[in-house]
Amino acid sequence: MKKELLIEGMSCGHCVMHVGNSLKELDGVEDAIVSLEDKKATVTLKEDIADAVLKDAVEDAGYEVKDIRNL
Ligand SMILES: [Cu+2]
Repeated sequence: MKKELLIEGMSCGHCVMHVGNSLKELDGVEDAIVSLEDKKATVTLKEDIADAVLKDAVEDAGYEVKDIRNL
């Protein structure tokens, strides 16, 4: 399954990498593709991960999660 996160606060390629890495290091995340232009991350999950866990990972990295939806 995939989820899409809308993220505020990313301003450059470093932010994109930072968000991507913070998501990819979670257990159960297979891949995370982050778009600076679209202000979003598309996360591929090997198992269902609670939205709150994804949100916390991004917010711990210093960015704000506006919304999460299932794709
Ligand atoms: Cu940046």
